[in-house]
Amino acid sequence: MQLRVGMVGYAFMGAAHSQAWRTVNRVYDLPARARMAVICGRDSSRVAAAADRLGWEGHTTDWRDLVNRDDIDVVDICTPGDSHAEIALAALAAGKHVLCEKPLANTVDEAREMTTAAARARGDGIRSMCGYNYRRVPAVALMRQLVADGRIGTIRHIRASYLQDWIVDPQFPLVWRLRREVAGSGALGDIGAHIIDLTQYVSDQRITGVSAVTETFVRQRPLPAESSGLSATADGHGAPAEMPTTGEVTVDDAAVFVARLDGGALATYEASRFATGRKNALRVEINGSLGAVAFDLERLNELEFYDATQPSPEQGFRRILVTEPEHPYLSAWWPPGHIIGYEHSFTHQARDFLTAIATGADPAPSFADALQVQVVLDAVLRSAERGSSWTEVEPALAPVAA
Ligand code: SOE
Repeated sequence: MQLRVGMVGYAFMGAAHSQAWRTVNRVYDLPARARMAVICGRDSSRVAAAADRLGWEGHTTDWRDLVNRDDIDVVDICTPGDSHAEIALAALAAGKHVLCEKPLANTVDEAREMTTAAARARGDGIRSMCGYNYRRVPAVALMRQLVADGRIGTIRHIRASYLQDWIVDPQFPLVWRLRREVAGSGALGDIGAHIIDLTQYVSDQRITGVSAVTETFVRQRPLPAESSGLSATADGHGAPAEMPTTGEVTVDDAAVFVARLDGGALATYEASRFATGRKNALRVEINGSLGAVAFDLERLNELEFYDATQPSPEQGFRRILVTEPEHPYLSAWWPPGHIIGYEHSFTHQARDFLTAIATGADPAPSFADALQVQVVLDAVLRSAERGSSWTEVEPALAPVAA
C-alpha cells in the first residue's frame, strides 16, 4: 500500500516529520510505504526551497486545495496550534488520514470538535493521531512496559519537568510561540503538554485535578523584524504612523502545578522556558511501592530502574541501556550500544501511524488521548488564573518600625 502524504508546515516540526517520512520505509519493513508528495506553506519561495531541502516531490501554498486532492491520502499538520482544528476538520471531512502535531488544539472546544470528527471518520476507515513523539523514545516505551508489568508496584509519586531557556534574553523577539492567539499558551502547552501526555501514558492514569501557578517574567518583547517598521498611512493624511517596536507577551513563560491522578498518584509538574542552562531537559521519575523508574531526555538511550524487591544490600538505581533488539523500536536500528537520537522518535511515530492505517488498527495517542491533555492544560490555566488554592504565607516577623 502506498500512502501519499501532504504536509502543512515546514519549520522545526516540518523538518523533523520530513526526516521521519524519508527514513521510515528504509529502516522498517511495513505494510505501507509513505510517498512524500506535497509540502504546503504560506510563502511560495520558502516552501519551494523547503520542498527541495526536505525531499518533497511538490509544493503548494493552498492547504485547502491540498486536503481535497484525490492524490493525497494522509495530511500531516505541522503548523502552529491556531490552524490545527481548521486543517484537521477539513482533512477528515475529505477522507484523509490525519497526523496532527501537539498540542492538538488551542482550546478544549476545538479539541472536542476534532475528536468527534476523528471518531466519525474512523467508521470510514480513516485514522488520526496526535504527535506526542516522546512516547516513542524506546526508553519511555520500556518505562511504560515496566510499570504495566507491575515492576514498581502501586504508583505513589510522579515527578515531571520539561525545562528550556531559549527566551531568557528579554531582547528575544515576540515570536508566534509567545502569542496566545497563535500558540494557545506558552511553556505549558508547548512543553508542559509533553510531560502531561508522557506521564499519563506511562502510568496509564489520568490527571483528575490540579493546583497551578504560572508566570510571565518578561511581558514586553521586541517585535520580530518582519512585523515592525513604518506602517502604511494610518491616519489617512499622508503622515505614516510609527508601528510599535515592542509587543505584549500573552502566554506563560513558566507553569508549575501539583496534580492528583485517578490511580491515586500524587504528582508535580514544571514547564519553563526560563530554566537558564537547561536546553531541552525533559525528566520524569515515578516512585512506586515496589520500585521506581526515571528518564532523562538528555540521556534518552537510558532508563533508570530501582527494584525495591532486591535484597537491601544490592538495592540501587541501575541504568538500563535501551539499545537491545528486544527493546521497543530498536530491532530496525543498530547493534546494541549504538545509540539513537531525538529524531528517531519521529520515525517511530511515522512507523506506527503507517502500520495502523494499513492494518486498520487505532493509532495512539488518538485525538481523544490528546483531548485528555487539552483538558488538563485548560484546568492548569483556570487554576492559575483563579489562584483559589493559593494560601499566602504570612510574614515571619512583624515589620520592624522604620
Ligand atoms: C519548542 O519548545 C519545541 O520545539 C517544542 O515545540 C517541541 O514539541 C519539543 O519537542 C522541543 O521544543
